[in-house]
Amino acid sequence: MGSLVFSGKALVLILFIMSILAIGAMANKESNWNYDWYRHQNANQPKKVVVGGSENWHFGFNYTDWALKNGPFYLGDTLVFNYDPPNNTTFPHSVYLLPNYWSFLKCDLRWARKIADVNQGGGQGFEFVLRRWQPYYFACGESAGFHCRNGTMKFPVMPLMH
Ligand SMILES: *[C@@H]1O[C@H](CO)[C@@H](O)[C@H](O)[C@H]1NC(C)=O
Ligand SMILES: *[C@@H]1O[C@H](CO)[C@@H](O)[C@H](O)[C@H]1NC(C)=O
Ligand SMILES: *[C@@H]1O[C@H](CO)[C@@H](O)[C@H](O)[C@H]1NC(C)=O
Ligand SMILES: *[C@@H]1O[C@H](CO)[C@@H](O)[C@H](O)[C@H]1NC(C)=O
Ligand SMILES: [Cu+2]
Repeated sequence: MGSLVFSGKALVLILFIMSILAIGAMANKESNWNYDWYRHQNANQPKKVVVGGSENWHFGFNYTDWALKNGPFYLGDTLVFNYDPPNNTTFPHSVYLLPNYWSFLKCDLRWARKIADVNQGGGQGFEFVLRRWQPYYFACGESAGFHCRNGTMKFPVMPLMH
């Protein structure tokens, strides 16, 4: 019973995320079909994408908005997180994966998995390959969730199949 209710919720959430991605894809098509055509020709080449573009990974940038405008992402694509190490910044960052949509909404780090610590964003940055067909919920875990909650350092990604 409990697991039935849970899987129903999970399905609704997955559909919700996918519909967001579909809207993003449609918006791209209308504004920039040339680019989409180019991308279609190269559909099987995995991309390497710097999260936030030239903004990199920092407090106060809306990464959900960035992900909507820069998606969709595909299986095999690599996300690169660039951020200064603690010896060169007063506000270090990190990268966590949140386990589900509710923890993403609330920036609840209790069951989160740290995938990059404060030192791993330096140099070439921290690289994460989207290997699985599942929703990913990325967040900065610093200051007990403050960067995620109040600094909008979080975004969802549902990688698509080619
Ligand atoms: C960030 O962007 C998303 C998508 O455009 C929007 O829904 C959300 O309200 C924005 N968040 C903030 C805090 O402005
Ligand atoms: C910070 O540490 C890294 C690696 O330990 C080093 O390459 C870099 O020069 C240091 N930066 C500063 C400003 O000390
Ligand atoms: C340290 O930060 C400054 C700007 O704040 C930047 O110009 C410099 O490249 C950084 N150095 C390292 C080693 O990250
Ligand atoms: C941080 O955001 C939460 C809600 O997301 C809000 O209740 C709180 O007042 C904010 N704190 C600061 C210091 O902005
Ligand atoms: Cu942060």
